[in-house]
Amino acid sequence: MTKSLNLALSAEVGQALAGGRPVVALESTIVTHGMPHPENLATARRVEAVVREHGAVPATIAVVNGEVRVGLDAATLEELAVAGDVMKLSRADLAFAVASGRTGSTTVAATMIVAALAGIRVFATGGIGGVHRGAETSFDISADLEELARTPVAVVCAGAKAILDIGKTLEFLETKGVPVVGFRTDGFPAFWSRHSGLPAPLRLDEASDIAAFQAARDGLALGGGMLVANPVPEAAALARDLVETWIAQAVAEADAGGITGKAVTPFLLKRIVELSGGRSLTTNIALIEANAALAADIAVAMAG
Ligand code: PSU
Ligand code: MN
Repeated sequence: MTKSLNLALSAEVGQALAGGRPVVALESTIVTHGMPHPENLATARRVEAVVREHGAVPATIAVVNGEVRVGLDAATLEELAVAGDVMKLSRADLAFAVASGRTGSTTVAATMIVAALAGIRVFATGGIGGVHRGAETSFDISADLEELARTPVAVVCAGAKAILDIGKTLEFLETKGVPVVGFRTDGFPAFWSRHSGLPAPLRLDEASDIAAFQAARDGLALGGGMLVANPVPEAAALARDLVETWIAQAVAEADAGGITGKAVTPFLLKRIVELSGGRSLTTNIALIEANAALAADIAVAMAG
């Protein structure tokens, strides 16, 4: 393990970065707070395998006993997948976990921060956090959006989770100057469904085009990241109106139960898995795999 910039890189990730070979960052909140056991562990392993099959090195990011790890060994991944007391870390508390020797998983925002520090430019996740429904009263806007505006990492996702207010999420990203690129689609996807009903602001059809766009942004010193929205594969997609019934119930329960802050997104995801009889989970796994494949293709194009 090599230590640099307060990061602990696995040997494999350290060597790949030193050699200029393609690396894809992966988040860990999806493992600790986004999916039930044992599907969370199986998915984390599968996603790493998909990145490798597409010619890149996976770098799953987490804080373990205060150490910022970039690239996790199998035992650590398994420990995170079963542990119940792991912090969910974003920009506000990443350094808190380091200073206090805690273990925490990284959200999209925290994963972007660590990836950029390590020199990793591409990151695959499921869906980003965004502006929540009712944000005009709750003020619940994910720190993921601010991070996209300031940290130079391309984030591949399946759009914004339909539990959010997708229209407000897109408006926020536009205000902050974050490019949102539909991959082979004119519509912005809604995580479990291929279309949100809203247009994707930009469209590109090849991984190499996304790499070229990122290079052009670098050339203009624009800073910040970009969002690549990859619709869930057709075979795994769920109809929007079907998902909406589960979401409406889960959101109502969250409101009634006084769920706030960091707990909102994990609560909603868990309830939707339950209400859907596991169908939402099957879709979630399929879309993460597809995003890992595309992110690896982009990383390969960027390295080439
Ligand atoms: N997408 C998923 N599962 C998840 C998340 C996203 O499919 O668990 C996590 C990500 O880590 C994202 C976080 O950054 O939820 C957003 O949390 P919040 O809304 O509290 O910012
Ligand atoms: Mn929030």
